[in-house]
Amino acid sequence: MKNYDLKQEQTLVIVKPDGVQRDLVGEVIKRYEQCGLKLVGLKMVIPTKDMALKHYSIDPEWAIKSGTKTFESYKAKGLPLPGKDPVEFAEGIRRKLPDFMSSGPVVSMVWQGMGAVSIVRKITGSTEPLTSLPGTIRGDYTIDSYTAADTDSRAVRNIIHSSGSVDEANKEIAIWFDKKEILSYRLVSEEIIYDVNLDGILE
Ligand code: IDP
Ligand code: MG
Repeated sequence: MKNYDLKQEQTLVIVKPDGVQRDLVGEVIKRYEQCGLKLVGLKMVIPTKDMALKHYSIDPEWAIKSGTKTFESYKAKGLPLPGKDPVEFAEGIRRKLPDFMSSGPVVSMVWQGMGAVSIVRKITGSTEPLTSLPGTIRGDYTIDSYTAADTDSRAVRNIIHSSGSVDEANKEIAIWFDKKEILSYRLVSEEIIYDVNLDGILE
């Protein structure tokens, strides 16, 4: 595609400690790779609690959005709400996330391509595995729920983190990767996805 800058969009994916322990690293890489996105950064780290807290503090609206999503899910199931105020409830979750994220190694990745943020969110699935659609990573590979996690006062174990917006992605990538760790290179397959002319195939 001529002058098509959107193919440069990047997003952060983290295989969380539960995903590594469940032997799912290869499977999740395969899914993002096979959809046509390009892997431009990859490493295994044991996050510090500070890194995890920084990561989940990037979006000033996070507690409102996440708490509201949880409360809506309880309402949709006809369950009593887990607290009085969604923001206060989400702030409690934010305090638990560093324990979860620093409990073992994670695999952090930067994926690049047209609409990378949205494409990765689609393949990842919605936050609560109980209601994530089959065919998504969270829907296919795990069974956790808000009620199970909230009863045990812990974060939902849902295998993957993926950025929620382009702005969030850029800020998150800066936490997990140095600029020099993100590679710039061409893939042969990009010609089929983006090029205007398909004139290099036939001999
Ligand atoms: P996302 O990971 O799908 O973007 P967010 O709302 O940003 O979802 O929440 C970040 C993470 O916090 C989730 O992936 C999950 O691990 C945890 N989490 C979110 N809401 C709850 C909750 O209501 N109870 C327990 N853990 C939660
Ligand atoms: Mg999020």
